[in-house]
Amino acid sequence: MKISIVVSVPEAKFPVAYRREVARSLEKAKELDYDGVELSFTEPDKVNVGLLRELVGSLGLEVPALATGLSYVHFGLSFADRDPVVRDATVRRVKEYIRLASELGSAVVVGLIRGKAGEDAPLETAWGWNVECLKDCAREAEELGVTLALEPLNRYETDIVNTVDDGLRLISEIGSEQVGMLVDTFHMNIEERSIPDSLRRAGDVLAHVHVADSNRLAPGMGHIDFAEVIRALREVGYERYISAEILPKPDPDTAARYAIRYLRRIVP
Ligand code: LER
Ligand code: MN
Repeated sequence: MKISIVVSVPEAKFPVAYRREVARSLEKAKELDYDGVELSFTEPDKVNVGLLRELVGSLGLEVPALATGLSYVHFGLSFADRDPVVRDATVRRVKEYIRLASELGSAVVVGLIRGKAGEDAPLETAWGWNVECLKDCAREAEELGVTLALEPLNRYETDIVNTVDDGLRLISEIGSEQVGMLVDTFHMNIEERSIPDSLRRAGDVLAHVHVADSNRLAPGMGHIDFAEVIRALREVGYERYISAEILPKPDPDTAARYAIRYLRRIVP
């Protein structure tokens, strides 16, 4: 397993450890011995792909995943919007992330961009819109050989896919080999009965892993049993990235340094 850290643009309205000038975060990630960086952009079509590839290449970093959540947080784009024009714009936006991902060798995260049912529509309706939109995105992903990584999120962030079992159901309804699952230990700690059992159920479709402790601080700063998490991941033969999606506490560099040191001790 390799280890990455989430890096987002400075204007991001979602607090992850590295939220400052991207080049500076990449250099710091390299210095701390991360293998890769997961990138979180607001507008993928505005990214200078050539420059970015050059930068990550020169640092010897990989980009295992691109996050899409900022398009929901900043622009309200979601697959669950009752307005078909917004759903259509969301599909176009996710396809832009897919195209960028194809240039970087990354998977594309599908988390907050699913939206929420709640007051906009009943859950079955919003779920159906998600299936429809994700089938469309999956066709683009199939053409470009990009994996979509569906991330169950805790109940306070969405009502569409909270658990691994919900995720498995949505993935089977989309019916594309290109759609896998991203599990996040912070959300799993809230929603799953047993983190290792759920990891074993997700095993076959696991495409990416986010790690944060129970309090969303760096792994080792809360009470999740990460030795047990890593053991379950090894049991299912997971060999891709685990990505630190953690709060910048007590400060960004301390959080990032703590996470990599802790993870290197327990990840084979
Ligand atoms: C995104 O990966 C995530 O975990 C969400 O909680 C973002 O709000
Ligand atoms: Mn996550």
